[in-house]
Amino acid sequence: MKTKVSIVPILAIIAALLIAGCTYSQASNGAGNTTTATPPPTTPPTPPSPPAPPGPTGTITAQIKEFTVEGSEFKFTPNSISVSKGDKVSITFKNTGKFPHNLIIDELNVATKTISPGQTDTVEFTASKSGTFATYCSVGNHRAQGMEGWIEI
Ligand SMILES: [Cu+2]
Repeated sequence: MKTKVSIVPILAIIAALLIAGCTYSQASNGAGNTTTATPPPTTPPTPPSPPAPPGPTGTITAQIKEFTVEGSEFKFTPNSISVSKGDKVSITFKNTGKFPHNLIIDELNVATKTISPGQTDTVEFTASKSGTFATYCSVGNHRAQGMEGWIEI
């Protein structure tokens, strides 16, 4: 009776050893295949996001001082403009005369195109320095005849 009972765990141990050995040989064979291991997944680099746009444009628009200056023979209307230093200035020059005209401010590097009667040209600039600077038409002798004014910053 005792020998019959005790043989069962022995068989179980033998079976376990056989299974373990089989598993071990499979593991060994498998170890030889490590060269076919799949590479780690590569994630594409995320493109840099564009810089955030500046603040609301309304605040910028509020700082622009807009003027319309009419040029004719031989005067500017109005002939004076007053702004504060640092202001962004937009001048729309309109030729209401019969000859081509323009509007120049040398000290601020401002110049409209020379435009024909009835046309307009707009220039925008920053009032970057204080002073009183001449505005004039550079066509012919128009300045000497009165196409002259000033901008006060
Ligand atoms: Cu002119």
